[in-house]
Amino acid sequence: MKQIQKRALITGITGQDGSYLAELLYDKGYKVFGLIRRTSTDPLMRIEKLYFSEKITLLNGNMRDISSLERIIAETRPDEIYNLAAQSDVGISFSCPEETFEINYYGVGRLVNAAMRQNPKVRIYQASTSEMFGKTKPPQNETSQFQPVSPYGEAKLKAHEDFVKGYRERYGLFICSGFLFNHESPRRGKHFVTRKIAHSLAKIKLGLQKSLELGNLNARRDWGFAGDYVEAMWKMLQQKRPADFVIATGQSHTVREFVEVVAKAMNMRIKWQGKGEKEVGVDDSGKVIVRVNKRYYRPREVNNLRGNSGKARKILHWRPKVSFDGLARMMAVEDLKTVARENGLQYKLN
Ligand code: NAP
Ligand code: F7E
Repeated sequence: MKQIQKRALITGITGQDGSYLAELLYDKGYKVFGLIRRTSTDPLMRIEKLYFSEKITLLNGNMRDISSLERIIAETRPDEIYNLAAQSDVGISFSCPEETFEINYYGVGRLVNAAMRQNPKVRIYQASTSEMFGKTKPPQNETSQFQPVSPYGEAKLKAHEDFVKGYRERYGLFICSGFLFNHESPRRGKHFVTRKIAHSLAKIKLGLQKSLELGNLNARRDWGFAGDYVEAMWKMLQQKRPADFVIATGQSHTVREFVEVVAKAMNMRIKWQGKGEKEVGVDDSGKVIVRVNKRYYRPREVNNLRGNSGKARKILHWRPKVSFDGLARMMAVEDLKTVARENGLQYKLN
């Protein structure tokens, strides 16, 4: 018997996770559609190959525009919707709280309502986040208290309560929240700390930049690989019943440690001197290559995140494949290659 091809719509397809998820779903035989918004710069960077080989179909819309969401859902008739679109920068959410709520809360409401009206049987993945746990002490799991400290975390929490938990209970909608802890990759935006570190250290190593400025070096995060995490999103929508899952590695490291492992992967060693705003990272030759700049401090900080993904391991049979060191090395190698290529330099990492 011929199998009917499943149809998936991804919002946020141009982002880090969207690009990995689009590849995964295409490889699984899905017809993949993506919502793309108008920008003045080239948004196709991460999905160029998929787009030009016609493996995905892109439709113009915006999470702020209900008519575009209704039209896209009517045209694509998705069985599964992955809502990854967001103003995803926690730091920026303090300076643009309204925009953050507009996309990360009201946008979710627009999408979920439009989808449910057209197909009550649709399955929806909502990109929730460890930032919703905020001040709650680790390890955080599905039953931990939500105590967000940023407009980003607050908007995501409200979207979860109103449109995920709320619509599941009220309307029986198949909708799941993935409480994903930080996940990174060579495709991560350069304003997030891991990619900022990998990209800047690559430039320093190649003599194109003098030093790197960071904020809070003591913040602890549970960092995994984005390619592993999109698999968990898909698995959530294949279950019999909708449920929410924490997705994490279970290990946390400081920003300072991330600098050290990336530097090590680039054959550089960093020694730390001083404290607080005066702390610096010095290389073997005594040159200061890392400084603290309080410009990168946040008005309110989440100090310590470490997830317990026991539920996902048991029910979804999901586990992360890439280790912390493996992730740092992957990002270091890719940034060295990219920076060298972009600047016409030859570079080979031993
Ligand atoms: P990302 O790289 O910043 O991608 C965000 C995506 O949202 C981009 O495709 C962006 O489009 C799109 N977008 C933003 N505003 C939009 C609007 N008004 N209308 C339509 N699209 C819009 O984020 P990511 O790291 O892939 O994360 C994916 C999702 O998971 C986000 O919802 C994020 O909040 C959540 N999350 C991420 C992590 C993590 O560690 N990465 C952890 C937990 C949760 P443009 O390309 O046009 O900007
Ligand atoms: O910061 C500290 C910063 O911006 C991580 C998003 O994907 O994950 C991400 O949010 C930590 C924070 O990620 C710099 O203060 C120090 O403590 O890479 P980040 P994030 O805020 O954890 C969650 C789970 C999401 O849901 C979000 O969408 O690093 N830090 N110095 C710095 N952070 C940045 N960005 N830049 C610095 O210079």
